[in-house]
Amino acid sequence: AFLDNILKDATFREGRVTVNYIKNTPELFDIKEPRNRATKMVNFLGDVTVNGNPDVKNTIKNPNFLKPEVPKVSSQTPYQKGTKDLLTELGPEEFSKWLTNEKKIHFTDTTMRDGHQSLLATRMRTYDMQKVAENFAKSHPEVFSMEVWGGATFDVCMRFLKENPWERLKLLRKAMPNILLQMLLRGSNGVGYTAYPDNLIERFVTESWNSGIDIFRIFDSQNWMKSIAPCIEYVRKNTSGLAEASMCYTGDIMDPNRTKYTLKYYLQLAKDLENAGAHIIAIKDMAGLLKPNAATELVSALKSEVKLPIHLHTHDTSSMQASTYLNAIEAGVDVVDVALGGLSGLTSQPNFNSLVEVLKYHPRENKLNNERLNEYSIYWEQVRTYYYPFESGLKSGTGEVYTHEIPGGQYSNLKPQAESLGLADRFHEITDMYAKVNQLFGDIIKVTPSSKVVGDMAQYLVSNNLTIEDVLEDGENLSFPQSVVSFFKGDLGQPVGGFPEKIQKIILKGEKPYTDRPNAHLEPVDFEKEFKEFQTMFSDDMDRELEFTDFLSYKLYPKVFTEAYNHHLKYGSVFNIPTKNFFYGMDPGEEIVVELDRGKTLLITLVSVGRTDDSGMATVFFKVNGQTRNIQVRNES
Ligand code: 3PY
Ligand code: ZN
Repeated sequence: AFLDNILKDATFREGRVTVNYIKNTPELFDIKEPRNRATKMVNFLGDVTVNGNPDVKNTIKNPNFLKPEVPKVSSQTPYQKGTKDLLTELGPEEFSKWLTNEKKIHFTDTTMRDGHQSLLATRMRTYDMQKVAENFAKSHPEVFSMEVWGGATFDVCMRFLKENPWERLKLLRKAMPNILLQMLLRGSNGVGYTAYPDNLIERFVTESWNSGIDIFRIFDSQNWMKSIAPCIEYVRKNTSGLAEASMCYTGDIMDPNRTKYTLKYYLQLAKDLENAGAHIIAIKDMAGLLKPNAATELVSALKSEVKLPIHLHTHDTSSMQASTYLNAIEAGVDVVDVALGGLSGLTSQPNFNSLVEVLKYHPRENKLNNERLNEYSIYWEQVRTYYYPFESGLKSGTGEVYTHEIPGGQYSNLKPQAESLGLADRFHEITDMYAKVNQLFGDIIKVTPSSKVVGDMAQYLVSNNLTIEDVLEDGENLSFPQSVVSFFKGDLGQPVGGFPEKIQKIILKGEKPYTDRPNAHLEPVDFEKEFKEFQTMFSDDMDRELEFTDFLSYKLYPKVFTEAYNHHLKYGSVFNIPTKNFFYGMDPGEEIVVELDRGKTLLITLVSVGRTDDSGMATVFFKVNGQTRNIQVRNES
């Protein structure tokens, strides 16, 4: 490192070295690498070994982890042409027409986004994705798209995994250059839970495209065109990617008693999205409510009334959604969302492997190598064992979903949340209340973030032993969750048919709601000025330069970004630490290899953990690349 510093030094490079050069150039002794980074990494491992990862406290030690086997593909194997190449060749408009004319059914693999978001509280680390991404893209160039980004992955990446979401995206892009990469964008809410200034969302779209996203699945939690249309516009104007505009599906179009979300409603919405410039229409069935016969009706009608390709997304909470896909495929749907077996089913997407097999010899068969596909399913099944603390505990499908209409991702979260509130045995009271709150709020669309509003209210009422009648009769004296107040003020936009006035008055207690776009109330970001301020604010020594995308992360999640940044200062990058050790630390005698940088690896052995002394400090004995490294860790227990 000393030599490196000399080689980088301007005086040296310009040949101006004099006798006192070394004495007069103290910066040459600024030797942080790699020792400093190795120390930080060992400090992290020592801390997790002694105190556990704060994200997985109170879990049983030593469950049966399975060593993940990465399906073998020779590194010489070339990438075959895939949809990404086709998009580059055709451009978005022609690509969209190509897709409409395709006879075979196409598949989006959601394993790396919605799959783990819905089953493992979004905790899947880049480490485990990166291991298989290249091989998968080489093995299965027939896949239509890989959903790998957006939704909850953006904040969870920083909040819990201490990763940089942009780095994840760039790595996956590099590993999968032939297949379209897809993200979920929450309209005016970006990848957050609240509205952001329009110019921030616009820059976010541009940078997502620059970092590797091709398909932007755009939705609004109230199907509000005023939130979706600007995002379609940003994609069209600033990228050569595809704007996939979504209709969030709720209710049951076959139920004659439900008159709000009807077939007619969805057809009109699809036409509006088409007119707004969408390249693809998505049916986003976030709770898995689209029944097989409804799928036949909806997809057939859409295919005859709009020209765009139709992409269907569902969650298998009821365990019946494979039949919905079969009907949709018969009716002409163009793409369906599936997850690899090991991360499919229940609150996740239907099983990719099984669906491919079931469609063998079907007129719309898309031939994939199923034997290989199964190897990847097994990989995820094995990886999943490391994430057991984030399993929701759901064991079977549930028909109640048709009553409570809770989205898949939220349903699997609600159970652990209820447990943490001491309401584990009242879980079904909460789901019943969720349905009642939905009716009280006027039968709204429930998807992030509006689903959180309904969930917060339901939990609030159950934990305080309150009923809907209490709210109606005594609401003035209740203090409702902040998210509920904010929703009724208009912060998440306007619901279909407007807010029910009576309950809005009760919740807002005299505060005035607004009906225009929430973003219109927000100051635009002054990028030049604020990015400079950001660079000054976060100028401490990181092992990498902070980029504009970091600034965007900060603007979307200031507190979460700051915490992740401080974690990085303290521990360095934890990105390449194997998942077992990231969550559970190391066992005495265990030896791991961690890559610091391209080509720079550390061989770390945990020799032993000493006793905690009177001042509460434990000495942890490591060997790093053969050299003894002992560190002191405060024992927090
Ligand atoms: C998200 O917004 O993260 C979702 O997955 C909504 O369904
Ligand atoms: Zn989903």
